Amino acid sequence: MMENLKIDHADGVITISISRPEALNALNLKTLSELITVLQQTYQHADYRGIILTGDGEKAFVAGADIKELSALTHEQALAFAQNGQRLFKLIEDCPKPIIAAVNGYALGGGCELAMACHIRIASENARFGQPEVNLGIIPAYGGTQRLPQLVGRGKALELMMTGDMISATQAKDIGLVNHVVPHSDLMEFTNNMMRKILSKGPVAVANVIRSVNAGFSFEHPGYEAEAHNFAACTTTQDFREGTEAFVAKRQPQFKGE
Ligand code: CO8
Repeated sequence: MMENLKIDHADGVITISISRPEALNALNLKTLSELITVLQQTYQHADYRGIILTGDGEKAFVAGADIKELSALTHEQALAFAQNGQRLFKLIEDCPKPIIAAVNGYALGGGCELAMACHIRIASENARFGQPEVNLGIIPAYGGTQRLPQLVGRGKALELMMTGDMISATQAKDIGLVNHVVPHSDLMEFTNNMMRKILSKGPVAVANVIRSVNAGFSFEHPGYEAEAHNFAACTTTQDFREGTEAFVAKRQPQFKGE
């Protein structure tokens, strides 16, 4: 029994709904560790043939890492958090069985990064995407600085990460961040149909497509290591204190660059 995940298993497809409605499904440590457990089971069990990842409720896929948890981190903890999260997202990216994100609402910060680690992204019309970390005085640290440029190109990725702007599902499709946009009520059926199509193909061939594509985007690239260290450095600043305090107090932050 998981605390923050709802899990449904039908015909070999595991549907995981991230469920922390009080925090718009934000990823805290407990949720990350539950995700690791389900992923390890999927790697191991022949009965589990694919994963659909979505958010519980109408409003959010995942609204990011849990800002209240983040705000208390020391430099060492921040570095470890980033590196552990990067490893989990790599487990998703490298899974030999298909993983599709069904993005049903806000996919922000770590939520957008989670969707990007999945093999395919289907968005409902009310999905919203963004990397708003700069609003908090930090940067993406779950591989977003690497995967966003891979999906949308360096220029657009820099714009999204430097402005913190939120974009619609249609805009996300226009830049290649999502594969398809469908009406909200059709999201799960459309995603399940795509999963069924993939599962009707040769599983060894599908696994080798994933392996071959990923071989061209090495996790050993120094960008991941740089991201984790640069994130941790940001968490030592006054700007980070100001950004997270402003979020909790629901006011605009005043950054000083120190
Ligand atoms: N973390 C914690 N709580 C959250 C989060 C979050 N990311 N997002 C929303 N919540 C909470 C709010 O605090 C609020 O709680 P309460 O009711 O107790 O005040 C509740 O969810 C509902 O949220 P809002 O009232 O803000 O709902 P709105 O409809 O007004 O706004 C938004 C919705 C626009 C999604 C808004 O909630 C928002 O901007 N959320 C934050 C988005 C964000 O900045 N995400 C990025 C987080 S940082 C990150 O992901 C870094 C990733 C790398 C980390 C590496 C770790 C080491």
